[in-house]
Amino acid sequence: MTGDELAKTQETKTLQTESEVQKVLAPCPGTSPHLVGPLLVEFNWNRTMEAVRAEMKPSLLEGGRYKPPDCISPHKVAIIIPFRNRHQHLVQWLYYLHPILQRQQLDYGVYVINQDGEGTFNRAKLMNVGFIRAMKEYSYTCIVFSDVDLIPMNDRNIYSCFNKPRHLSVAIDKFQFELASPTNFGGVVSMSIEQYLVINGFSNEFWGWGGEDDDLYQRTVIKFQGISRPDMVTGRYKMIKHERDLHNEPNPQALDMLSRTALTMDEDGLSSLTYTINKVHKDLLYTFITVDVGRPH
Ligand code: UD2
Ligand code: MN
Repeated sequence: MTGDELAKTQETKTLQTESEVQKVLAPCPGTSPHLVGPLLVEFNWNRTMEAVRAEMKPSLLEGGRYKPPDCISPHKVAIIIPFRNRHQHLVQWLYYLHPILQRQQLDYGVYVINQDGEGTFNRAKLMNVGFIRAMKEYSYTCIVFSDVDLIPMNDRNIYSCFNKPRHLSVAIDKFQFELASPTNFGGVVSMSIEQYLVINGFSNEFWGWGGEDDDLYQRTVIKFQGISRPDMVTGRYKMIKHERDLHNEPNPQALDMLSRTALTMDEDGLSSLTYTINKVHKDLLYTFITVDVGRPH
């Protein structure tokens, strides 16, 4: 090989390496090319966690983590699911959501925050715990809070963050695909880290069913003068049918507490959160965090 030829091969090698590096580092496009739009969602109650695990194994990293293989996602999203004793719902959620989130080209992780014991359920506090724990693990920029029983019917409903805190589950089959009320802010909500810090997170004081979502709405409107929502076609959802759970009775104090959100929000939330982590388990499909949230005082 002549000196010239040698120089050429070296040049080609360098070029190849550079283009490979560039390929790895290229940012993902503004809109993912993998989206398909409306989705068929039909629950199959014979589906098992093992089957979902086997299906998702090639794409996932331990703890329910994913990064697009071919581009750098600007959306680093932690998905927080408040949980207790809804195993079959979680199987359905994971079966549908992992492929959707991957088609959306998100850099994401799934955190199931499991309330330990049989005490009164506190959905909002579980959200705060999930936020703190996820932030300790990775440089997430965005948090999506999702009930375990809500499955999007359109993958163009992007699980990322917007200029205002966003209500994603706007058109649920249970409510004939209409907004349950103009101020509804339950189900699936996304917020950037900064937005969540500004509102001081969720209240820790809503024990049992109801009110915590309206309190979150008030906090958001007070600090951001409004919320963001997808249109009613993109924002369609199926909700898994269920009875009210044990130890999650309607909270009789909710209405009274909701009249004081503006006065209490700066002292009640992330700034006053106390909890004990009893176990952290990394499954392929999710990070499962079992937490003692205490009891009403
Ligand atoms: C509505 C809201 C929900 C929340 C709730 C009042 C919508 C679409 N949904 O849902 O966001 O504000 O009212 O608290 O507006 N969970 C368990 N185990 C339990 C109890 C609850 O895992 O024992 C979790 C689970 O993720 C569930 C969520 O908490 O999806 C909300 O509870 P729900 O499904 O009983 O409440 P629902 O459907 O009335
Ligand atoms: Mn529900």
